[in-house]
Amino acid sequence: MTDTLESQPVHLHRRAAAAPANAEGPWSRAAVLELLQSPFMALVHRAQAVHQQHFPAGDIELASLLSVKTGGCPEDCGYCPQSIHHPTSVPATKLMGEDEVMAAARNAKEAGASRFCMGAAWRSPTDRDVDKMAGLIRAVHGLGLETCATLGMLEPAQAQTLAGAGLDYYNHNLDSASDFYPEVIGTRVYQDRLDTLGHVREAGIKVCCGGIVGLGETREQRAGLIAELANMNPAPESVPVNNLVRVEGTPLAGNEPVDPFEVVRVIAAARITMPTSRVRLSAGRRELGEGIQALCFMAGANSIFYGDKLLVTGNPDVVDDRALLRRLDLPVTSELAKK
Ligand code: SAM
Ligand code: DTB
Ligand code: SF4
Repeated sequence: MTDTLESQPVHLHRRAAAAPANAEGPWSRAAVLELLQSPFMALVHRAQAVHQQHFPAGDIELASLLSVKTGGCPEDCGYCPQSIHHPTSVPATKLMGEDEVMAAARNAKEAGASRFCMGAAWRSPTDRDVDKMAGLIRAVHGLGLETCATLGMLEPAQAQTLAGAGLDYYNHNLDSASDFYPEVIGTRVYQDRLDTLGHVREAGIKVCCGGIVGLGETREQRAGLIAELANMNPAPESVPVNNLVRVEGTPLAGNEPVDPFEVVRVIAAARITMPTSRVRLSAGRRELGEGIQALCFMAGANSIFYGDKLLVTGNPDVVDDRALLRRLDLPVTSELAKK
């Protein structure tokens, strides 16, 4: 299939030809596909060279997650255990109080995390929700942690409120290529995601935006997602690559797991196309095992979700993660900063 950048349907901001944000862009879907198809060793080798050039310290950022408002979400995302449309065992909760959030944030900081991400299962928060979140963000920011939030779709003024509270990053994933998106989500469209990302950028908040591997997408659609992300101007500062966690009761629970080497390829392609972004090996690390995680670090992943829980599903134990990073001689960002 011939697919040029021009034939791709939706873009947030096309890079201006005169002032490229990424050294190697713009990226057509075909060019990213070529990367994904290249011989595995050559791909990982190239990604590692780009990685060393842009991140000479080779540190791994530890980001801890907390679900501050769980379940009961009106969206129908086929992968998500928190949607009311799927019969999963996740009960809906109210927004957590500040004491509980601060206790979790202090724990995360003591354990070595440098970023604290608060997630809420909202389609789009009300202004009242945003005001409450602003209070939590201000408090967490006061601990000296980088703050991130993922709350669903935002209006421009809501993004401004969060920025004013000290929000460093907003996580809002494109999740998949635009041509595969409607097969997984019916309650919103791709452009809704791009609009929120635009509001976040305009408010001066850094963007955390990535996707999921294993939704049933083709390799070409994986290339489409990476091209979408890499061609944003500027590219997202953080790029989470999630390996689908197959949760019982969700429509995608029965998906075949993708070949773990494919996750490594996606990380490598993200690193090459977004050389200065933090690429986060995100959900689904337990299922990948330590050998594949090491290959992901080799391919340019330099951030992980750290803590025994993601939002509602499990994550590797903190002690095991620390042991793995030690065995691989990988320094941790928060500890490097102290030296
Ligand atoms: N409701 C907000 C939203 O969708 O943007 C924020 C929370 S939502 C859980 C954040 C992200 O988690 C999704 O965009 C998706 O990438 C990821 N996610 C959700 N369920 C997942 C699963 N089962 N496996 C991997 N990633 C998942
Ligand atoms: C992201 O890209 N992955 C995180 C975070 N952003 C919010 C969420 C992963 C969720 C995995 C399934 C769960 O525990 O709900
Ligand atoms: Fe709701 Fe986010 Fe889950 Fe979709 S991914 S159902 S928007 S919590």
